[in-house]
Amino acid sequence: MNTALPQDAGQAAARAERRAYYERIRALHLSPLWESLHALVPREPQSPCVPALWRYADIRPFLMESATLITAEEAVRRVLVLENPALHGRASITQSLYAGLQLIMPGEVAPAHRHTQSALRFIVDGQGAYTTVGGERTTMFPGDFIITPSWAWHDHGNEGIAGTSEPVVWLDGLDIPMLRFFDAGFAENDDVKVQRVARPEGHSFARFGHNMVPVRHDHASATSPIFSYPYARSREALAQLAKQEAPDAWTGHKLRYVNPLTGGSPMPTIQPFLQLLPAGFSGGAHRSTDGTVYSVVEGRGQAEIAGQRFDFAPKDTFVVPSWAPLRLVAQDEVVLFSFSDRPVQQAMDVLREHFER
Ligand code: 1HN
Repeated sequence: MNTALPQDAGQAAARAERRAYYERIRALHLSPLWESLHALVPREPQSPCVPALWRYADIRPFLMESATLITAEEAVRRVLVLENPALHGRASITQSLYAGLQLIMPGEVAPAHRHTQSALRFIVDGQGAYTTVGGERTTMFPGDFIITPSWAWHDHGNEGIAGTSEPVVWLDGLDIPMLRFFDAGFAENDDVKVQRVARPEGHSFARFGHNMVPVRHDHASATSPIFSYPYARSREALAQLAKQEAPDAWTGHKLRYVNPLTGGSPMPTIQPFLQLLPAGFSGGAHRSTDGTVYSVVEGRGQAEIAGQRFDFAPKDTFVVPSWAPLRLVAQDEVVLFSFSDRPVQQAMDVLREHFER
């Protein structure tokens, strides 16, 4: 017996008629906007990304094991990709950003190549590896932040320093998903494995790293002329600030890295940050539309992301999706490196932030 009211029967018939219509127009590669309008234009961001934390203590054994399976040279780049658990198979930690942990063993070389994707390195573990970017080499120390601009030649190696010889691990951040979205990816390998070093180490930092710029070469571009931002310098700034002023109630003492010629981000697509949370800091909830990747440099604490609690320790990585409320708590004095697609959202005039009172 049909118990449906005549009204319901009418609605069911209308739905069936619409479905049949959708089937017919599909053959012409057409679809009805009214069925997806609300999902396409949400009232607020509905990120498919989920919050996640990768404990370095869990990952390190697998990273080291990878070195028994493949050389850096054969792999080209021996990296374990940090995939957002909700974006498996997409090499994405957020919808717009890629992150991975790269390992280079003593004596190894990761051969020279270039691509339109921009990259950053944040040194997590070990010292004595180098990267050469556009003919200038820089030695890597934990906490250093290094950029590889779009289309710049780059190769990495690990020759050790001051008699040490150890595995070196860094966090790679790239705009791979953005370049994929724009179908703007180009890449090529160099003729040589290790590019010729054309300038002495520290050259770009001497020219642009001291609040001064050479008068005959101060043409600003979207990419910073400094490619290595040493931790010792950035850490000193935070140490001074922590002594001299109260922390921001949401973010502690938080600085962004800049292109010294523009005051903008060091790279057009990614903005990196470094922040210090005093021991005992318990921050307010805040959210922003730029999903952000964090690397813990010093100290233990908690990140409460969209109501989920993550305990973090040095060398851990965690991701905060777009518009997810974040609250930071520091047990010890904590230093966090982070990066997001903020410059792109600013260029589009769509960046939004909210700080809960
Ligand atoms: C790349 O060139 C590097 O140069 C690291 O170290 C990660 C991921 C995808 C494509 C290119 C590097 C990368 C990458």
